[in-house]
Formats: sequence, structure tokens, C-alpha cells
Amino acid sequence: MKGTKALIDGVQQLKAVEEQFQTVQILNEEGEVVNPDLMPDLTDEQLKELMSRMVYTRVLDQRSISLNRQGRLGFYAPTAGQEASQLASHYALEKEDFILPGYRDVPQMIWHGVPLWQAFLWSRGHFQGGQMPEGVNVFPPQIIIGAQYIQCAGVALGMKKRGVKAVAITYTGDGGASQGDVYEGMNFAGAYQAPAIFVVQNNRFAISTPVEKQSAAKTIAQKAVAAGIPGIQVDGMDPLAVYAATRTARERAINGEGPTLIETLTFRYGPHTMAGDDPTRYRTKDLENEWEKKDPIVRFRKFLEAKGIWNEEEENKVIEQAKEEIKEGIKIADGAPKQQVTDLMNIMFEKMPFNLAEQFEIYKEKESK
Ligand SMILES: Cc1ncc(C[n+]2csc(CCOP(=O)(O)OP(=O)(O)O)c2C)c(N)n1
Ligand SMILES: [Mg+2]
Repeated sequence: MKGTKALIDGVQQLKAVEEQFQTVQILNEEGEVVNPDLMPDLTDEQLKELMSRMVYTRVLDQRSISLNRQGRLGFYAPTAGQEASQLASHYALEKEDFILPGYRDVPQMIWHGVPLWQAFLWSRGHFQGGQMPEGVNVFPPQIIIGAQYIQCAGVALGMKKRGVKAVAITYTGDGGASQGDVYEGMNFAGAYQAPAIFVVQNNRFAISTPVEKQSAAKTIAQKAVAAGIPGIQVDGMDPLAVYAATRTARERAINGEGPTLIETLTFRYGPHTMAGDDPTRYRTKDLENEWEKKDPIVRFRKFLEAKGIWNEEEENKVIEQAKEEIKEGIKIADGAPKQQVTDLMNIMFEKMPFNLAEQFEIYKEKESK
């Protein structure tokens, strides 16, 4: 009977599984390499490029918040704090890879080739913001929490069937990890060994709900086990750890070894969106201070400065360039034609259904006045 008990000791089994999920870190808060064995193979130029993208994106976030407050942008979900999680995972990709973003993932879209003006139009709900340029493999950001995971599994399977050596990557949050779609997507991709990378950016809150209330699971990474795929938890404020994990996942995927789940431990400094939530009602100042000390840009700057390849002048150049390009981007967005109801109908159908064709004529008549 003793043996049987050991065999059915699920509690012990769960503990043993959970203990195996440790946070991978390469660069600590001081910008020191603490795990040299995992150090990714990036040249000085590449390290600087990644830093530039993070600095640029921090400026884009500050400007987007201010443009939103002036009524010049629509929906906006702040990104400051999540630069390593977003941009280092993106840096591990290639142009041919497909991105299925969530609403907070505008930075990855931009660095994959979506022009700023188009991201601004997406924010305003303008249809041109959803029409990605040819060759830019990006889906419009998903608002339905977790739905992009299923779509990602489908895109990845399509790539596998066509023999394309590329991956599909998707992003959701800690809240999203509780959605059925997330499990279904991972399970399906696992069953078909599709080249997918599933990222959960665990920024500790789903609007105001803390991650502790989201699930009894100790980590989100361990949810991969049920789908039969590898799960990795990384320090999401460490660009090198995020890059290394994503690059490894990409190599596995294109070698036919199937999908990976990556949980990045991160934090959003700002509110959930600009629609009016107040983080002071659900987060303590202590928690915010604790996470701000982990800042990805501060730690990467220290690392690059110690290597002698980054300085204030270099950083200021990036900041100025970002400001210029954002100004230009918003100008182009402002010049887009006002959206008409007929535009929305036109882009939906190759051949308009007869009942809508009637309405189309009515709107056309109205809009011509
Ligand atoms: C299916 C669905 N349910 C609820 C919502 C409303 N909603 C929008 S954002 C959000 C929280 C998501 O939190 P998380 O997944 O942690 O992502 P984060 O915003 O923190 O990046 C919720 C519940 C939604 N958009 N879709
Ligand atoms: Mg969250």
C-alpha cells in the first residue's frame, strides 16, 4: 500500500514540477552578467541596436501618453517597463516571422516594419491602421484576450505545411493566461508540433486583478507542461535573458521541434490603458519602487557603458531621432482621409452581399453631401 500511496501522491508531484521552474536571468539589476554560460551571441553593434530600440520605444510611450491626453490618439496601452520583454523577444525574430500582437504590443509591430503613422491610425480606430504593408508579417493587435493564441497556432501550422522556415509568435498577459483560448492554442500547436512561440508577459496585473488571484499555479511557464511543450520563465526586465530564451525557442521551432511557452516577469509602470484606471487604487508605491529598480533600460545601459560602447551622447541621439519621427508620423496620420462608413464596408467584402449593397448606396449618397 505504501508504494501505491507514493504513486498517487499528486501533491508531491505538483511540488516537484513547480520547483523546476526557475527564473532565468543573465543580466542582474546592476547590469552584471550573472550567467555567462547563457550569454547570447550578439555583436556590439547588435547590443547597441537593441538598446536604441528600447530607448526609442520609451520615448514613443511618453509621447503617445501625451498625444492621447491631447485627444490626438485614441486607444493606448502604455508600455514603459516592458521594453525588454517586448523588444528583446522581437529582436530574436527574423523578418519572415509572423507576429500576432495584443493591444499592448505596438512596439514589436513597429520594429517589424509597421510605420508609426499606421500605428497611430490603428490607435484612432481608422481602417488604414489595420492594413499592414505587403511583406510586413504582422496581424492587427488583438483586443479579445487570448484569441491571438489560437490564431498563432493556425498561422504556425500553415507555415509548417508550406515548408516555410519561419515562426509565428504571439503575446498575451498574465490575465490572458487564464483564458481557454490560450490553452487551446498551445495544445493544438503542441499536438501538431507547429513552429509557434507563445509569450506571456506577466506584468503582475490584469487591469486591477493581481496575478496571485489569477491562478493557483506558482508560475505561468508550468502551464506548458499540460500541453506537452517546454515552458521557460525568464526575468522579463533582462533583455539578454529574454533574447536568449526567444532565440532558443525560434531555433527549436524552425528545426521542427515544436512550440515553446515563454513567461517574462515584467511590470508596466503606467496605467492599464489611457481610458482612466488609477493604479494607486490597486498597487502599492512599494511594489512600484521595487519594480522600477529592475528597469530594463537602466540595467542595459550600465552593461553597455561598462563595455565602453554606450554613452549619454549616443542615447540623446536616439531620443532626438524618436521625437522627430513621432512628429512626422502623427503629421502623416493627421493627413489620412476621414473614415467613412463606406470605407468600412468596402474593406470587408470582395463582393458585397445584396442587403448591404443597398445600405452601401444609402451611405454613399449621405457621404457625398
Ligand atoms: C475575452 C475578453 N475578456 C475581457 C476583456 C477585457 N479586458 C481587457 S484587458 C484585460 C486584462 C488583461 O490583462 P493581462 O492579460 O494581464 O494583460 P495586460 O493588459 O496586463 O498586458 C481585460 C480583462 C477582453 N478584452 N477580452
Ligand atoms: Mg497583465
